[in-house]
Amino acid sequence: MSNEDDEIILSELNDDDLVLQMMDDLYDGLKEEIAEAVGILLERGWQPYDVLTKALVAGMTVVGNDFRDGILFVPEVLMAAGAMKGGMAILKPLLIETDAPKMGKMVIGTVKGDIHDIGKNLVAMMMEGAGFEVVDLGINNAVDSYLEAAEREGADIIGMSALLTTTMPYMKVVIDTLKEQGKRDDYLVLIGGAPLNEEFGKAIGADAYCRDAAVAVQTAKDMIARKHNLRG
Ligand code: B1M
Repeated sequence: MSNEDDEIILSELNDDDLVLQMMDDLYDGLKEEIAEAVGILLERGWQPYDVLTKALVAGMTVVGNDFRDGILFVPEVLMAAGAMKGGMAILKPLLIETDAPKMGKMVIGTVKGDIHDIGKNLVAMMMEGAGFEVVDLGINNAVDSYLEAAEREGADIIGMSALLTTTMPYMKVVIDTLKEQGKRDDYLVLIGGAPLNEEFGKAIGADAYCRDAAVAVQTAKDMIARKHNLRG
């Protein structure tokens, strides 16, 4: 059989098969195919958030499992991450309602020693979509980076992301430094990342642990509203 006979026409697949194909393509780091499939689902009336979570994030979970199990290695995972970012770039403008009322300002970054940024980017994107101003500090942020940015930007929220068990303790360093400088009450501190949980959030003194981007948005909205009510 020739390659041509094997070629999959994405637009001819039904939604379920297309999502499965996207998970395969993400696994194989096929950026163009991911971009095409994202476009097809949107044309079929899918909500951008569903494309993001049901296809891209779900696909990345499979990549993560095989990375953990030693089936995939860093170069392959980087390719998958590149394909995921390509899909996210298409969805970003659709997730951002330009006329949403401004809710508050957040600085967000991945902590020192950690270069994972897909989840952090997703949170930033969804927060912008919900009407927050977001200043993205990127990866590998030391305590000064968070504190200087939060002060400079007049932020309401400091968001921190960590994907490694070895880097998550650094979040406590940032919170402890805020306390030492008498600035802890100036900001809401929201944290997230795959290895974290609620208990860890409480133990280090964060205002909230956010399981995913949607929870981050809801938590930020609720907490900002409560803060404004308290100020009366
Ligand atoms: Co890394 N990696 N990685 N990696 N990597 C993990 C995290 C790992 C769990 C894989 C595994 O073993 N299964 C494992 C950590 C194990 C551990 O600590 N217990 C791991 C490892 C070991 C490593 C290296 C050490 C590998 C090595 O070099 N030997 C190395 C470390 C580099 C470093 O940071 N110093 C490394 C490198 C990499 C790549 C560079 C190849 C690449 C990153 C590319 C990039 O980000 N640009 C990579 C990737 C892609 C992953 C996995 C496969 C996927 C992460 C991801 O993007 N998920 C990951 C496996 C996994 O998590 N299952 C893995 C999709 C994303 C949408 O989810 O980031 O969880 P997530 O974000 C969610 C929520 O957590 C939450 O909302 C997001 C959206 O819903 N959230 C927040 C996240 N941040 C938030 C902040 C908030 C709120 C919510 O603030 C308010």
